Amino acid sequence: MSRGAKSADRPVSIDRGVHGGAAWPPLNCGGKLLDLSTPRVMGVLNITPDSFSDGGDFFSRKAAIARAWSMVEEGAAIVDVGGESSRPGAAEVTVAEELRRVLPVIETLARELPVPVSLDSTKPEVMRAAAGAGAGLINDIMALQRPGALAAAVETGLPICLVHMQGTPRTMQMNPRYDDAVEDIHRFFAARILACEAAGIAPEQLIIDPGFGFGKRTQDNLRLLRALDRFCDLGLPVLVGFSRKSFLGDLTKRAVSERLASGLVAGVIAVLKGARIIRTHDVAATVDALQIVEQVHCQG
Ligand code: 7PJ
Repeated sequence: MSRGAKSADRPVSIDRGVHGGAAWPPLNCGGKLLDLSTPRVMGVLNITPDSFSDGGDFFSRKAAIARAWSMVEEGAAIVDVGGESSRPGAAEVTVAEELRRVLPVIETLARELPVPVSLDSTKPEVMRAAAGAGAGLINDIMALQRPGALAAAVETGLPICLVHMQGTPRTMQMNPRYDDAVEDIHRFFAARILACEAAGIAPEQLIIDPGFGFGKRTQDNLRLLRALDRFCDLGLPVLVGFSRKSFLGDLTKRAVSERLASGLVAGVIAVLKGARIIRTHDVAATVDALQIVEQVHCQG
């Protein structure tokens, strides 16, 4: 594992001396490059019945594609398409239903957008089909632990984002417990990276995400953010998603629609601790925030 390995015994910052230039070569996402020489924004595109609820598949798809274009215009470097809600307590959807939601949208976006399209899914069948439709990255909140997912990911040849989650979306917030959230999750990634390597996925193809809100109490999320630089010694790009999540509401007592400021600050802190990609619904504001971080830390 060579990429970023330099950072192992140094203080982590977004300074070019530590993470810049050759330390983060671009990721080849099915032919489109994801440049990680500066921190990037992944825009969230949910294709669930409640996200574009103006009735009918055609209008929903049109609305989703329009939203993807506006996120790219706002500066998203990648668009993450998901057809299954992972909110706490959410029910699973079938493979057929998930494919019906995401495939036509991925197919169109992969053809038309100048940036890569990622698939947010845990299902091997959906991974294969999405790769066939032109997806450039697989974002799996189960870190390829579903039966068949590792093999499907190998077949696609695409980069993978491994996300940590304790439990399943239905159960994850019921009673999350850790001996030490940071060390437990660090060990989890070390093991998953080895499992991926054994299956034939090179570490250079991997991104890691500690999974804020996925089976974590507010105090666990805070500890993880405070110690995010700990994950950089694994030598892989770190992705984080805070957007509108309930621990932000817990800390600020704000409703979902009022969590922009807290999400932005969490994202900036994460980038200062070495995160390379922020997954968010609020692309324009996040791009602005990262521009300031970048100008302060990397110029002059
Ligand atoms: C995340 C995700 C996240 C990654 C969701 C939501 C729930 N993928 N998919 N990281 N969250 N990699 O957006 O609130 O945090 S779905």
